[in-house]
Amino acid sequence: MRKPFICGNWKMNKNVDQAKDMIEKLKAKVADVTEVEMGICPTALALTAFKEAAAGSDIVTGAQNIYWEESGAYTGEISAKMLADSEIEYTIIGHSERREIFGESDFEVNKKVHAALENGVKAIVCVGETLEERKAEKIEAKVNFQVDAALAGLSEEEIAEVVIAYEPIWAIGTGETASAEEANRVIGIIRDHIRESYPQAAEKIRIQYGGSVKPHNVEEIMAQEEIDGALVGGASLKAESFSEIILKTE
Ligand code: G2H
Repeated sequence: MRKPFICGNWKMNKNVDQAKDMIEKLKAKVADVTEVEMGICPTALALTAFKEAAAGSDIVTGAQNIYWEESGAYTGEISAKMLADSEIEYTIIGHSERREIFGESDFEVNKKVHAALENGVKAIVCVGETLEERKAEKIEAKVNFQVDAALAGLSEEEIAEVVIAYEPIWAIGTGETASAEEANRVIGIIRDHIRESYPQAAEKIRIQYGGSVKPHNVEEIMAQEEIDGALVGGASLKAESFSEIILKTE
């Protein structure tokens, strides 16, 4: 049994006070949740304040990005080791916005995944196709290539602990969602692909769907057999909508 994981990705939203304010509201609303793992990835600036404010709840904290070196002359970056030292549990890696806006490559994604796991930080690795790739029937080739690249060099035990977020790029922040059945189909393709090389990890690895997940569509999405959770952007910014998503998954 894979425990569903609902994780908010705040992107570049909320200052420290706003982050603390929201976690206080959210804690009260999800205090009785036991069947869903809950997390939020605030900005790097708000990570430690958020983590402290989340104490006493089951809400885990994640970063939105890391750099793979431990320390040094890498202006603007934070390392997996720094996250681990602050007991930050997760980091998103390879979100499509990082790949598209900041030019992050599959090679870099792989280095970041290794750095995260080596430091005991869990990785949420994002994969997904563009609209052009979808129209050209290249969904399978694209997501499997990204998955292979991200997981290269990991042991089967490590792969079992990774979280993959399937986020079709055309569905991100657009109000468009892949139908629940289509999201399920692609996530099934990813799991089957992992199963070819890592049969045990394929049963354990959690694969989320991301892309305009909202309170009104989460039940249908979470009812799908292959979908193990959601990476939620816009709807994670308000305690009301994010708690509704969690409570409908519970
Ligand atoms: C996809 C998602 C969160 P949204 O990026 O990762 O954002 O739910 O706003 O589409």
